[in-house]
Amino acid sequence: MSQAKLYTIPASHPGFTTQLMLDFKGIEFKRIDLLPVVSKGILRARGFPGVTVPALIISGEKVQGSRPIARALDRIKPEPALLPESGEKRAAVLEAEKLGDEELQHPVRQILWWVLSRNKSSMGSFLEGSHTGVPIGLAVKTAAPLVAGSVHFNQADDPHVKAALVALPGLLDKIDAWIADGTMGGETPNAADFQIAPSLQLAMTCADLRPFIESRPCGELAKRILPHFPGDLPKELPEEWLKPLETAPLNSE
Ligand SMILES: N[C@@H](CCC(=O)N[C@@H](CS)C(=O)NCC(=O)O)C(=O)O
Repeated sequence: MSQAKLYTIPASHPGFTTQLMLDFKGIEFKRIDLLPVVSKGILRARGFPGVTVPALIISGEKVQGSRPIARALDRIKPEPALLPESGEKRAAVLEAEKLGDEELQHPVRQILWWVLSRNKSSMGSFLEGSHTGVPIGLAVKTAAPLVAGSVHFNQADDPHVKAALVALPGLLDKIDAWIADGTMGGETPNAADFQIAPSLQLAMTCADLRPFIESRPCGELAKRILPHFPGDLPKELPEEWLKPLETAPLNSE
């Protein structure tokens, strides 16, 4: 099998999901770091059907999206498995993984771009350890159009960010409940752990959100699965918008 190639964007949460899964499987890979927005054209030029990372070339196949990649990895290298064998446990992990992909990833992305657009110099902290081919200082100086493009593509505007902050406590409660019933957070991580931990770590790069996540079971799990995540954003969100996080009862339905 020729070496796998992972196309990602520095600090992309599903990009980290894929790296964690490749490491878990013991599959060697080359990581190609792309800058946001510019990534879209490069992925098309490489023959991928979509314009988002993670995008993986493995065993001659092009696979795009963190969940299709998880399924492909289990097919190509079944052990260690990313999903439990048994029906009920397997269905629960798939449900948690789906929530991570479809409900958690994007609101976190929207909050991040909203805060980053007001703190462009923080872009450098997200590029730590990456190799985009552009020196970090230059990338930061020229970040404005990339940040503006990302805000636009991701609808990282006031109404969406406010809605994301309203939805977040309920999502954290669901994840904590999955940890409590053993769907997530077991001794051996599964596809849901790998899907959700990077989104929570990305959320915790925001000083506004960190205190509401880090001491919860889901915050602890994220730090265990992915101990180091690049990026650091100062407090920026209006206090009023954070109220839903402050008043949310822990572990409510
Ligand atoms: N749910 C998809 C999301 C993929 C996605 O939206 N990736 C973002 C990076 S986190 C992307 O490629 N954005 C394009 C850009 O920033 O230009 C997955 O898990 O693969």
